[in-house]
Amino acid sequence: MTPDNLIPALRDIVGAANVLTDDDCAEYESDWRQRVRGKALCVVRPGCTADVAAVVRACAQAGVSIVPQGGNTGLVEGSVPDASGEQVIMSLRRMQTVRAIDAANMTMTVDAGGVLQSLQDVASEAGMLFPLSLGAEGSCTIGGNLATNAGGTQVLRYGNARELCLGLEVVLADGQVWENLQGLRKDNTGYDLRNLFIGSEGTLGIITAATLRLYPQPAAQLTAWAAVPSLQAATALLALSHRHLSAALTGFEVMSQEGLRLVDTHYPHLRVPMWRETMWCVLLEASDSESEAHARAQFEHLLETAMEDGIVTDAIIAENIRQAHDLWHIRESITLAQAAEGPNIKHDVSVPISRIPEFVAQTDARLQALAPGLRLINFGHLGDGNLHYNVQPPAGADGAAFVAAHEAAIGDAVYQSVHHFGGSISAEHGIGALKRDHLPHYKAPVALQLMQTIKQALDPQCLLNPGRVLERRPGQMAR
Ligand code: FAD
Ligand code: 2HG
Ligand code: ZN
Repeated sequence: MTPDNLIPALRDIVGAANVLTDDDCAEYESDWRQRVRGKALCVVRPGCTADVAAVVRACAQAGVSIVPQGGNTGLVEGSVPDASGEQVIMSLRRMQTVRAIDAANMTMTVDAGGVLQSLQDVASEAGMLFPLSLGAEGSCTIGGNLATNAGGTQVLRYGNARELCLGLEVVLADGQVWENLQGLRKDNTGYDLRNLFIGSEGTLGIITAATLRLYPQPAAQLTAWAAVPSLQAATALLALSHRHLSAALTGFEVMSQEGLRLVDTHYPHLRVPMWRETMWCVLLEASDSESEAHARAQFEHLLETAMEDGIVTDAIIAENIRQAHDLWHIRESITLAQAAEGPNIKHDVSVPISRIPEFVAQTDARLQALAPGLRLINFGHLGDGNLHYNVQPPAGADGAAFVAAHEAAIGDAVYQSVHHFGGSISAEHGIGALKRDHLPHYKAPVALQLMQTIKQALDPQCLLNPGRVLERRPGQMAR
């Protein structure tokens, strides 16, 4: 097999209609943020695990590398090819089968291309909850969620995608299939292979199916929106919420005034509450196993106490599901409002929660000194210590020119500060290509060496998503 006869071989495997070339590849070749546009040899769309394995074997024989792709909503430039025109994009989106729901085991086993929202619906129709939830849930896939170890808005109660997965089926770089879908909660038979693939961003294997943990549906879910005078007050409210609500606290998001201003500017019909009067707003969610009345009483008590303590200045509790949905919609629109405003710089970071106020104060000052007038669009999953510490160019500036001139220096300043405060330069979005060259500065050399050793052992030809997460090493073969 050579690269020249790879396309006919792929057509034999998946059918001609599922091998796209030339202009038909366009929607797969650029990332959600439209920051990068690559050029693929072709897009191949397998329909089952056997197809995936056969495609991988054909690509391995031809020495052609593969970029796995799910919903293509990733934010770190990991799901699109380089500009060479020599890589194959493997889109898993056709693989949507729900293989099994095991109510007694509280699991479901699904193909990797299942869209997250439809899997939430499947769980709900079975009377259970699949709690992974993020703004891109209408188009991201469970394979992509696991490949990135996605976080989202329910992590403080249910954990990241990793914690929600009991087993995987993975096609390895040589086309073998590793299957581990039994749904076991305990299995101490050696190295944890599942967790090696989760978060590996398509560089170690192609996830074709997963067995996922399900939870009981809460009897009631309530959402509140609170104005807080400072980030110190927001972290104090978080601690108070943990004490009052315990395991019922399922969401705790923080949003800066600048972030909400952008939502108000671009989507005024969303009627953002309270943002003009306060520097920070918090969105809280409680999931109660008793009743709505119980949840409401607990929430009211929490917010009254917070007001007495001076850590909340104003608050509303959603009256119904519609209102709750509207409040969440505002929070999830910040990313879209940033895109509507123009080019921007993203930093998805985590810092110990106790250090967040100091981290933000110091880093804000540092960035304003670097590029006076820049707008800090700071929001995120405060309950997990995860901030989307994003930057929008100064109002009226040429956004593209600002990003080109300042992105590197701003990124260095933010990541140095994150490092100083004992944090991580990627909390939930991953490394991809965007942060690959930053990683060696902040990850221990021993850890990087272990990662390279694992990559070399599992993918010696460097066939799977080369140059993502880790730099390609000289001598690694596939194009
Ligand atoms: P893709 O973007 O297609 O791929 C992501 C990475 O996974 C790539 O490296 C790709 O090669 C690899 N990959 C994809 N499928 C497979 C597979 N089957 N096997 C092996 N590798 C694979 N992320 C969060 O964590 N939390 C959030 O709250 C959040 N909110 C978002 C909101 C918006 C509006 C947007 C646009 C994105 C958001 N994201 C968030 C980022 C993104 O949605 C997640 O990273 C998501 O998990 C990606 O899933 P995907 O199917 O789109 O994967
Ligand atoms: C979110 O939490 C996502 O909304 C996207 O992780 C964050 O736009 C971003 O930077
Ligand atoms: Zn997020």
